[in-house]
Amino acid sequence: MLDFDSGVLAPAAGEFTRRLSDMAGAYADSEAVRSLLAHDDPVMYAGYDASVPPEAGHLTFRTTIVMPGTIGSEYFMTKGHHHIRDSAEFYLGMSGTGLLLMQSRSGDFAQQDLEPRASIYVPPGWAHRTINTGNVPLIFLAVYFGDAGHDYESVADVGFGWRVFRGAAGPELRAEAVDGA
Ligand code: PAN
Ligand code: ZN
Repeated sequence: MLDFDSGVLAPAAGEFTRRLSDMAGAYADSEAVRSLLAHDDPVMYAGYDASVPPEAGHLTFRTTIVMPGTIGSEYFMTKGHHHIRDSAEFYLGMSGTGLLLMQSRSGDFAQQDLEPRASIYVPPGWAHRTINTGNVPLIFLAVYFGDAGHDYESVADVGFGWRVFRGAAGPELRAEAVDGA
């Protein structure tokens, strides 16, 4: 059972939690990261994993709950990744509002609104990252191949072409120089 309001999946194989210290380098304002980590290490996002074998032929799924907030003025986000085996993924918005950013290996960029009932296709070979642009938790479901695997290094190395900041009139996307994309 999926609880659309809390993101709880039950039964689940386990829960995962990512804190700021797990992704300190992902944010533009390294000084804001340093001063926050000096007295706190907040949970940025968490979620629940389905009990599905991580093997070819299976479809596995997981919920994610991204907390609301900013580092400096950059919205809380997920680390973002490629799949080790390039393969597609399906995202379903459950609660809250945000963005799904996608970037191909050749540097093409796309974004989709992630909101309740949004059904989004992530094509094979596109890295993906979610951003919570609202004031409440952003909750969504992701469905992907059991043997897809997660590659975080290439996103950490190359970065994403766009960052999302809180602006006076709402979320602002700003282009970012990326290495090698
Ligand atoms: C999602 C993500 C989840 C956490 O289930 O794994 O939102 O984001 P990171 O994996 O980038 O930390 C997904 O895309 N799975 O493949
Ligand atoms: Zn994925």
